[in-house]
Amino acid sequence: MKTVFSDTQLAHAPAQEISDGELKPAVEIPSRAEFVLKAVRDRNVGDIIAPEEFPVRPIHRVHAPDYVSFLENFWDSWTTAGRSKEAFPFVWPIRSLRPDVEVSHIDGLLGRYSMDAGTPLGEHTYKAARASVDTALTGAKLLQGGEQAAFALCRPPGHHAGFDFFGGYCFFNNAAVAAQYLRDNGLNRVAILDVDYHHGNGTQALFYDRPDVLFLSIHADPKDEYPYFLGYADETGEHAGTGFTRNWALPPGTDWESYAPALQEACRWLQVYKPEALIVSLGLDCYEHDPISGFKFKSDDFFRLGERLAKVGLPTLFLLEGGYAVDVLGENCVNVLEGFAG
Ligand code: OKP
Ligand code: ZN
Repeated sequence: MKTVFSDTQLAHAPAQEISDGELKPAVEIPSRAEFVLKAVRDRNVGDIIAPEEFPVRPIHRVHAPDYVSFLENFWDSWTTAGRSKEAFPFVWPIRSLRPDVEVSHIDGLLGRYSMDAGTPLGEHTYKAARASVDTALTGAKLLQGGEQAAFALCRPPGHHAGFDFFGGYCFFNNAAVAAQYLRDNGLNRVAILDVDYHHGNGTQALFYDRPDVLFLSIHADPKDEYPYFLGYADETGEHAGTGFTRNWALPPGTDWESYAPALQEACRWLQVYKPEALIVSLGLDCYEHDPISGFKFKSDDFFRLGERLAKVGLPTLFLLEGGYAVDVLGENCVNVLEGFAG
């Protein structure tokens, strides 16, 4: 299986994040990708190739052009306002406020285009996020070219990012851009299975009213866990998309034994839907020692995850999302890929 990765993805290197009432060392850091890359090399998963550079068009198929421009111009506006360090939003146009007004100040724009205060932006965030999308799109292109599987080593991750907002360490929704790209290039039905510990709120929302992209997610119950405000079992799609979203919201402390039945059901939905390609939003934060998560996967369980996905028998694009136990991230990730490859 080929792996796609670009060094440009390392340029986004946040120092700190707002967490638990204090500024703490950031967890979505470049070494995540470096550890995964090292494991891919050491265990001979396959060739590692650089992504092709794609134009902005496939991103505009999923994200609002004004949002893309906001990210592109962010560092200029930020430094023009006299700031020099990382940015965090701190005010949002919720309910009784006006999301429709056009604000000028960067502090207003940061709130307009975000969902949380936990996602630092810096000088190189935009170019790293663009490179991460290029990696996802190159992976999609490998499937189109007839590969049975590919691994897009995306970073920063994407599944929390929506039509016009960033959050949860995500800026562009890599999985959604890849899915839309496959739709625009001849595939009629694409499925996304999100196995990150956190619900993929951005991906769900982007395809919520569409039957052509099935969205399945297995994650920590949002009543206990980020992103809190989406990812409940009663969210099943709307309008033409009714029935084409499914959520398995599992309790704190879930281990492989109690996870497996949900995965089994999700795989059955895939068999019924019969997509022409599967995109796996591959978070590795279900791991027992993940520093920000509460599930109990052992490293070996990631083999089983890969094996179960292989049985579905679809052309599959694995795309990295979360996972913050940095030193074992590569091992856990390659366990999935090896389990899949058999
Ligand atoms: C991104 B992905 C912990 C704060 C955690 C957000 C988590 C984002 C996860 N004190 N904040 O889905 O892995
Ligand atoms: Zn996650």
